Amino acid sequence: MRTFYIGLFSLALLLHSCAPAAPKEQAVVPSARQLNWQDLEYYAFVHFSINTFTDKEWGFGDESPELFNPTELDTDQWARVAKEAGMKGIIITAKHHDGFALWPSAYTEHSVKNSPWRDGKGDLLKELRASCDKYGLKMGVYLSPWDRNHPDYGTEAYITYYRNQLTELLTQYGPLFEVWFDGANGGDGYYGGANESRKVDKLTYYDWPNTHALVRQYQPDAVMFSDAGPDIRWVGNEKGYANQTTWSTLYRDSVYAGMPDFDRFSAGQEDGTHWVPTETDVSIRPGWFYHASEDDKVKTVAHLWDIYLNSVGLNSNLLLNLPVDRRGLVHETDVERLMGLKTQLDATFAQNLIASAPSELSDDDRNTFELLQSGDTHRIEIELTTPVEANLFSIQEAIQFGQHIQSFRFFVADESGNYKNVYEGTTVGNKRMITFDTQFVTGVAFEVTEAKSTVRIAEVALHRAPDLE
Ligand code: FUL
Repeated sequence: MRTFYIGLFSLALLLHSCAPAAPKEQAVVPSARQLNWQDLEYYAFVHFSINTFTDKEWGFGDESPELFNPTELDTDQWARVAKEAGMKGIIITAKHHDGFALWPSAYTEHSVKNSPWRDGKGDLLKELRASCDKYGLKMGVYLSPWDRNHPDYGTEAYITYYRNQLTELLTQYGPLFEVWFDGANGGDGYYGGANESRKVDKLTYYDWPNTHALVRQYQPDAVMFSDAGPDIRWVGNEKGYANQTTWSTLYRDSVYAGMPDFDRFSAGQEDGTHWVPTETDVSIRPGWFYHASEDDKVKTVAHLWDIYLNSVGLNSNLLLNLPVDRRGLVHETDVERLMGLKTQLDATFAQNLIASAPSELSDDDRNTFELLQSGDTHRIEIELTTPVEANLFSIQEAIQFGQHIQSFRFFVADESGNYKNVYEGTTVGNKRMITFDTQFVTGVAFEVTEAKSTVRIAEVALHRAPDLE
């Protein structure tokens, strides 16, 4: 038994471990860039392009660049809103499936340079870079592999074009934290006037390894997203909900972006060969792009909070999309909801009810942790001398050593000190949040019922989340 005294509370931390038959340590661990990315937790997607002006989700590729004409475009407003919302960065749709480039690419006429915006002299990526720097945000880019405008799409020449554009983004706009490769591709389009359907072999056409090499060459700290990684994978749906069981490991070499039924990998693979954690992408509105008809369909604060719990709280990161409107601004309603979520996040997480003094379990540092030796039962039990009202427990594995917990049980002690089991779950990984009925708690216990190997708990926290309508 070990006992820690933490601040106002006297916490008894009990570790029980049985007959350690030390299984082999799991070798699959995150890279430094993946660890840094995991710490970001919450950041913005911005879908803004020609579709904003045609009221579409997927442009055909024949839209005139002259349609792109935001009247009040202000990337400072985007960055200020994202910053105030507690987000850590912005990923912009530099080019969506319609092929329209938000920067004056040297390789196409289908870009802002032929639009009336800033008299054709504008560069949205450059403006966003300056705004991200001003507000201390990271910047990332989305470059759609599918291009319904380009005449060469489907041939070898298009791959060169794609890489040329990617190189512009990788070399002209400062450090990028993430490069986003969408899995949707192939089908009908304008294709330089051909107006036909073009199918590509998603496994081989893009020759992804050589494109990935460009990102590593010019932006070695950036993580790459696609359905299948290589660094981050799709969560498997666009609703904002990660799987209850989420392994950050995957048999990466047997999957590829755009694979049919990719959602079957939402749980990951327990014995996967590579570390490829999930990212949960979801829009604050039904569509990814702005539609005035959805002004009254912006997700409520309660919905966003539920999404947060089920993404960040399920071993994932949350990429929340903001459909910038025709003015070039984040709409007032969206801003209001984002600030509502921020109020909820602050009110909930400002105080760890079991962390009023230094401890390896409450210092927000994954490099200090509690080791639970292998065996049949591992239990962390924390007694509080003063009862606290709580409804949320959060726990983190020290994932730099891999992900090990296979199943767990969570208990709270009532005012008489009796422990009752209020939750049973599977994986933990970077962070698992468990909600339970609001009650006065005199202790909490977290029991690992199955583990692949030695478990290292980096953080535990207890909170009282305000009730939302
Ligand atoms: C999907 C795209 O087809 C949507 O338009 C959107 O960009 C979303 C984030 O990814 O695959």
